[in-house]
Amino acid sequence: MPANISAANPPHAEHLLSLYRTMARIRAFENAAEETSRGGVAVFGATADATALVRGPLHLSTGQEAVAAGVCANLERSDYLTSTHRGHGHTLAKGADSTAMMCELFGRAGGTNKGKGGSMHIADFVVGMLGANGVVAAGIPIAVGAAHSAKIRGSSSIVACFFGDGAINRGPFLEGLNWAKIFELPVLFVCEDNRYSATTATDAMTAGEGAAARARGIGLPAETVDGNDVLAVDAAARELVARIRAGGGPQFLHALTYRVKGHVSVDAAAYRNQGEVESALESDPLKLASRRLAAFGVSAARVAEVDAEARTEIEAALAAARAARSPESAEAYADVQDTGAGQWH
Ligand SMILES: Cc1ncc(C[n+]2csc(CCOP(=O)(O)OP(=O)(O)O)c2C)c(N)n1
Ligand SMILES: [Mg+2]
Repeated sequence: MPANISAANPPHAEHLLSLYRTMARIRAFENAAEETSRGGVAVFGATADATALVRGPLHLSTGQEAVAAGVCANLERSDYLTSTHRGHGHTLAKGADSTAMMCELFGRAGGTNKGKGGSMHIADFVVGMLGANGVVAAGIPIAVGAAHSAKIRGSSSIVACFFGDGAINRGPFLEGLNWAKIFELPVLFVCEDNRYSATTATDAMTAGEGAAARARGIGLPAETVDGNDVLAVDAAARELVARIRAGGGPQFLHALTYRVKGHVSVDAAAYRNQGEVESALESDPLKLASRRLAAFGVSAARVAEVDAEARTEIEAALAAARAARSPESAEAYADVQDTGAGQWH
């Protein structure tokens, strides 16, 4: 047990329980989304299933929940966030409503984006969530732009920018970090390093010392943490966010985690070793946190209660999304850019 945290110091236990609650809600949300989507996308050898409620690819962050929970616990509602194609956890942790999110995944009219964003392009401006993004690294310039806007407007909002280990090999990473440093913008860059870029181990295609070293090369202070340890992520994010709020410019968090599921929900990830997955499961972030909670004197029954509350919330979200209506055709074509048919021919 860390020296500054003890069972005699209940606020820490309560804080960890609240981080655990966020992780349990993300896990329950993604389990439910996976269940309703299975077979819904014809990739990785799966057959498209017309009855699937979630259509199209579903990228799950199972095993990575501590990064979303630990970082977002240090953000205000007025702060901004950009995400990746694997964005359910970030969106929920930033404060989006689980029913509106499930409706979005199901393409319902009541979704956060009226059903037009789906899983991969979910956004919720009400809570500062500027968008998941199907284009690898494309959230980085959006985050930097939002931070530059906040600076020009004299706003106190900061931006958390999540991206994967694969994104550091794309140009927007260099461009975004460079711009943020030149203008000392209020951005927390969070590299969620789950060791894979789709079906490829990222190490095999990444030159040099990796994410944190590249950030330091551009002048950004960078911390590497165990991204499965929610208290470690929370503590590092707290420090980096405090520096940003104090005007210290952009900061970088490199969170080491593991992608437990395949790249998309129907990918069996046959390209990797099962032993690797099994050993990663030993440091599952919820498992680690519940062990820590027990050490803090929180009963297993209390933890089970939090799990049950999360499942109940998500079952209600699922039921509401199943019952929700799809957009009328006029609504389906509203808010959509019309560039004119075939004008480039
Ligand atoms: C610009 C671009 N190139 C390729 C792809 C195809 N693609 C989708 S996800 C992905 C891997 C991304 O890996 P990483 O950034 O580590 O995120 P993770 O999937 O591990 O969360 C790739 C190559 C894409 N979506 N966009
Ligand atoms: Mg990755």
